[in-house]
Amino acid sequence: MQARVAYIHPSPHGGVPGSHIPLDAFQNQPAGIVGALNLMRKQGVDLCGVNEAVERRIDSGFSLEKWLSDHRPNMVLIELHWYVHTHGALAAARTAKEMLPDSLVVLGGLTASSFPQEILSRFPHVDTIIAGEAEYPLQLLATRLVTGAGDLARFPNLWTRGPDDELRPPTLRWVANSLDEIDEVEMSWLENLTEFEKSDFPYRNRWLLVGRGCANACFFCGGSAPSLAKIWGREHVLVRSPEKVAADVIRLARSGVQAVHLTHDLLSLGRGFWAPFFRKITESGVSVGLGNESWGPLPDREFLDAWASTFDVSTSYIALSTTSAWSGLRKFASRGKDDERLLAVLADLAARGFPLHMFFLLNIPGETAETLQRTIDLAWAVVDSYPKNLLRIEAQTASIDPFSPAALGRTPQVRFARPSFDDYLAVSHGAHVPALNWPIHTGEIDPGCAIPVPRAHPKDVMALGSRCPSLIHRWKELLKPSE
Ligand code: B12
Ligand code: SF4
Repeated sequence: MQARVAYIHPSPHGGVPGSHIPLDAFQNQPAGIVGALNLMRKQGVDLCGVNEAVERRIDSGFSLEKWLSDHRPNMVLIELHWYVHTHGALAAARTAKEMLPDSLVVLGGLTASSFPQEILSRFPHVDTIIAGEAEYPLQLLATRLVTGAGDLARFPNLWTRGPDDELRPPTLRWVANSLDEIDEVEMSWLENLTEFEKSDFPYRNRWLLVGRGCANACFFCGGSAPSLAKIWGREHVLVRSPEKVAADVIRLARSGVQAVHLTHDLLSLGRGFWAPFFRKITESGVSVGLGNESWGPLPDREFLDAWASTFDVSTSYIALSTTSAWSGLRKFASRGKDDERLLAVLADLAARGFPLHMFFLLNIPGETAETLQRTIDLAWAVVDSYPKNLLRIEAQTASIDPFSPAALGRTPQVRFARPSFDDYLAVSHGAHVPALNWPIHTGEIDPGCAIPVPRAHPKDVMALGSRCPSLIHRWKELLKPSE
C-alpha cells in the first residue's frame, strides 16, 4: 500500500477576502516538527513537505491544489502551531479534503492543541487533531499507514470523530522525556529548502530545537510553564544534551548553513550548558554564526568572549527583549533586566561588533503615556549609540496567546478577556481584535523605575520611526504630540 505523507506549513490566511497580511508572511516552521517528521520516515513512509509562505515568496501564483495533486499523499499533516496561521491552516485542510477525499487530514501544533473541540466540531475537513507533543503519535500514525494496524481512538493525544461524528477525546496523554535520539536536522523532504533557509536573513540560516518548555510565566505567553502544563501536560522543561545540539550545529554548518538560531536561551540554560556546547563546536573547527535571544539574563564578558571565539560574529545575532524601560512593567512580563548593567552590556556588544536585535513590548498592562515615552527614550538612546548597520529594533503590541497566564486568569493584578478561537481567526487575516490587546480592568501595578537615559525630543522620536515604525505609531496614538 502507498504510504505517502505530506506536511504543509500554511500561509497566514490562505487568501480569505479582506485580509491585511501578506500571504508570504510568517515563513518559520516549528523547529520541533523536523524531528517528529523524521521519525515518521523511519517507520517507512514517503514524506514530502511544502512551506506555502516560502512558495508564495518565490512565486505569487503558487497553487497548493496543484502541489497536492502532483504528490497525492494519503495523509496530510497541516501545521497550526502559531495562531497567526489559523485561517491558512483551515483553508489548507479544506483544499486537501476536497482534492483528496480519502486522505487523512491531521492538524497539530500549539494552537490546534488549544482548540481541538472547536475545530473538529466546526470544520468537517479536519479529520483528527494531535493535541499535544507529536513525536510518538506521528510514529503511530505512520505505522498505521504502512501496516494498516492500529486504532486511532487509542492513540495518545489524538482527538477523533466516532461513527456518529461524535467527538472523541484522547484516552492517553503523552509528552516526550528525551529528544536526544531524534534527527532534528534532516530536511531534504521540504520543497525549496535553500529558499526556506533564507527566510528573514540574506544568508542560509536554520532554527534548531534545543528543548521544550520554559520555566517562566510571562503574562502573554502560551509557551510558559503554566500554559504548557495545561495544553500538553508538560510539567518540566526538557533540554537536549549540549553535545547533541552542538553535533547538530556542526552538521548544519558542514551542509552550508551559515547561521544556526537556537529555540532556547543559552544564558537561561546556564554555563553548564553553553560551556560544553561551545567547546564541542570549537573542536570541530566549523565556521558558523549563532542566534540567541536572552529570556532574562544579560550576557557577561566571559560569555561574549566565548561566543566571539567560537562563532562567526558577522552572521550571529544576540536578541535582548528589554520589553519596557520601566522595571515594574518588565517584572510583570517576567523579563527582569538589571538596568545598571543593560547600558554597559550594550556598549560592550557594540565594541565587539555584535549584530543586536532589541525587542520592546508595547501595551503591557499598566502602561501609561509616561512609561511609553521612557521606552522610546531608551530605544532612541540605543539607536543613537549603537552602530546602525548592526541594529534591528522591533516593537510589538502585546497580545494574549491561547492558554497564556493572562488567558488562564493567572494574573492577579489584571483581568483579561479570554480570547476565543474566532479572535485568533480574525488575527490571522489582520482584522483588529481589541479583546486580544486590552485588559478589561487594570489594577494597581508598580511602575518601577526608568532606565537613566536622556529624554528623546520629538525630532529624535520621528527619526526612530524609520528604525521602528510601531513604536512611533503607538506613541502618536497615545501622546498626540504637537510637532
Ligand atoms: C523560538 C521561538 C520562536 C522563533 C522560531 C522558533 C521555531 N522555528 O520553532 C521565532 C522568533 C522566529 C518565533 C516567531 C514567532 N513566534 Co515564537 N516562540 C519561540 C519559543 C520561545 C520557543 C519555540 C520552541 O522551541 N517551541 C517548542 C515547542 C513548543 O514546539 P515544537 O517542539 O517546535 O513543536 C512540537 C509541537 O508544537 C507539535 N507541532 C508543531 N507543529 C505541528 C504540525 C503538525 C501537523 C503536528 C501534527 C504537530 C505539530 O509537534 C512538535 C513536536 O512535538 C516559543 C515559546 C515556548 N516556550 O515554546 C514561542 C512561541 C511558540 N511563539 C509564539 C508566537 C506568537 C510567535 C509569532 C507569531 C510572533 C509574532 N507575532 O511574530 C512568530 C511566528 C513565526 C512564524 N510562523 O514565522 C507563541 C505561540 C502562541 C500560539 N499558540 O500561537 C509562543 C508560545 C510564545 C510567544 N508568545 O512568543 N518564535
Ligand atoms: S515569553 Fe516568557 S514564558 Fe514565554 S518562552 Fe519566553 S521567557 Fe518563557
